[in-house]
Amino acid sequence: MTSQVFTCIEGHTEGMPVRMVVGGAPELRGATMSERRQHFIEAFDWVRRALMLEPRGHSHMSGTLFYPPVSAEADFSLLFIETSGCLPMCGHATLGSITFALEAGLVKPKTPGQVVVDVPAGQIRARYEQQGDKVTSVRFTNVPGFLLYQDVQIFLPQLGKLKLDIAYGGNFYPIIEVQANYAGCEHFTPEQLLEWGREVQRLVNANFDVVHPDDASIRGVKHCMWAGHPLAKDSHGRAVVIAGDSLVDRSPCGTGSSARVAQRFARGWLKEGEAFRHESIIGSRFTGRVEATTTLSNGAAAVYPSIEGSAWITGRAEFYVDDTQPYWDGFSLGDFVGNKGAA
Ligand code: PYC
Repeated sequence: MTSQVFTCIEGHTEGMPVRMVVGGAPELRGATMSERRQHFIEAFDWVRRALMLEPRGHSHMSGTLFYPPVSAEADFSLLFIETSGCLPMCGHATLGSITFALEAGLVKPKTPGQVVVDVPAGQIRARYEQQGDKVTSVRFTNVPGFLLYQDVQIFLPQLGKLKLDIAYGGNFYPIIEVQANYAGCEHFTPEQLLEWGREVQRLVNANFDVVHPDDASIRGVKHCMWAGHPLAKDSHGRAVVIAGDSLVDRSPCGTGSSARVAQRFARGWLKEGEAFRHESIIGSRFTGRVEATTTLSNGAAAVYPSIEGSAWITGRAEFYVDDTQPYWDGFSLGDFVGNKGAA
């Protein structure tokens, strides 16, 4: 029988929820966060479902589990959980969790003003600004990002022929820029972008080999980025990011913005060090930059993208998970399509 209490810090990064589990996280096996993520997926996916899906969460919920560091240099570790699964990396949740950990006094950085975090995708280094108790902004340098495919074509029945780029920024993203058959995300409803985003993921996974050259366990797309025209005069781009079947990111998406920075640099649309202010569906912003260039093990060009943004704590919560209760490990409405869930 499972009966457990999870203590969480609740908040958001530029409008996107972050539920950070600070009590009750399961003990995981493995020397790295990547190995521990595999153990979590095999043995504890119910924790993710219970805390992300209804009735404790919702379709757009996202979060982390806070752990001690696994490497000597790091200040702490994170595992990323959301409605679509347990991601190797999540940018908005990294910004949020660093902010929450510092403001809640869970971590005393080895070097003030800097934190190092072990995550399944590798090691993340961040700098932060603080005014009194408030962490006002965090800027982290992501794992290497790169453009995998440029101008590949799909046919989406609702829009017609579409050109897209596929770039990596901690997760793979098909990026659909404004073009003849697509006027930009601001012309469509979130429901349309979500439905079409699911179809784009399906088409890309069926037609293109999307595999990380340095880590074959990172494969396929689970996201989709619909670009558009920014609202603010001093923004450089806008995008709506879809994750999995149900999630519409309220923030500009940290790994998505990293992928877009890598794509823009590879296409010659962004210079090293230049700011790329990226707007979300609600107009909140991250600033992306290319910090440095690098190469992958196959010699392909890549960059170290950085993402800067802010997060806020909105509360604290205790969740009870008891497997004698109905829906104890969460549900989403998609589970019941065609009455799949009926007794
Ligand atoms: O910020 O990287 C991100 C992210 C991934 C999915 C939702 N947000």
